[in-house]
Amino acid sequence: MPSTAVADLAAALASGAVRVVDLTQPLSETTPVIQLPEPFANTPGLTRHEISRYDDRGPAWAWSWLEIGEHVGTHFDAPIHWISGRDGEDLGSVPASRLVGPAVVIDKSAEAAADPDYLLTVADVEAFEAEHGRLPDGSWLLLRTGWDARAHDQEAFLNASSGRPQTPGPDAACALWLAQERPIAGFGVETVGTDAGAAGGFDPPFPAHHHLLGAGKYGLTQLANLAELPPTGAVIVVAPLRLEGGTGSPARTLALVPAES
Ligand code: 23J
Ligand code: MN
Repeated sequence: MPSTAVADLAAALASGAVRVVDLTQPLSETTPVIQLPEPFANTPGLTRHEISRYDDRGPAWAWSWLEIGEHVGTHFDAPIHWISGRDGEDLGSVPASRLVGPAVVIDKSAEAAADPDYLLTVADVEAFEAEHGRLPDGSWLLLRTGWDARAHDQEAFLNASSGRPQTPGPDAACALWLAQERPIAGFGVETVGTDAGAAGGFDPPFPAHHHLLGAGKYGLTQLANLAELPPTGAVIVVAPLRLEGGTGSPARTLALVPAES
């Protein structure tokens, strides 16, 4: 007997019983971009170059070509982005099946509002699991911090007016534990990177990148609208470019959410 699951999903989408939530921030020339300290090189944001606009260069069409870093806006980190994952998958080799899975949302927005350097711990995730169940196979753990409200403003988003970036993220032990002890496909955040603003000084530096990408898992950043997702029960669809050899890519990211949640 063929499963009716996909037909049921189509009917649920048509009836509104399942909603599609856009987890993608708008991408423009003013989208905030990570700023690494000296002596590291930095990424450009987005620049559009016009090819034609219903003019001599193309009377009936408008098109542009894009100049953009791989790691700009709502974007996906492939394992080869980090030295610990250098023998792992690039964007061209990520299996499509890993890009669709259960979305699990842990809400630390109150904690991050009280302390912008808030660090997610193993105990936090274990407490979440005690209430909502273990992180499932192939799931994406999404850290809600309320940082999406700042995403229209580079200064508020990077929050570095003190001289160093102050944004939430996992501590090193949590990053290692998520990489090694839980069968997640990826880890997603609302901030500019999967690591906390202070993570350049952690051991190892940038532990979310180091441990998760080193374990063949993925990163996802600058997410929007996580407040519309239940803690469990939604499905995420992550769509980076299938760029051969690519280390990362802007990614239209969607969630399928039961309407009553
Ligand atoms: C390069 C170096 C450090 C970091 C990053 C990139 C990112 O956050 C990224 O976009 O992957 S922390
Ligand atoms: Mn990245």
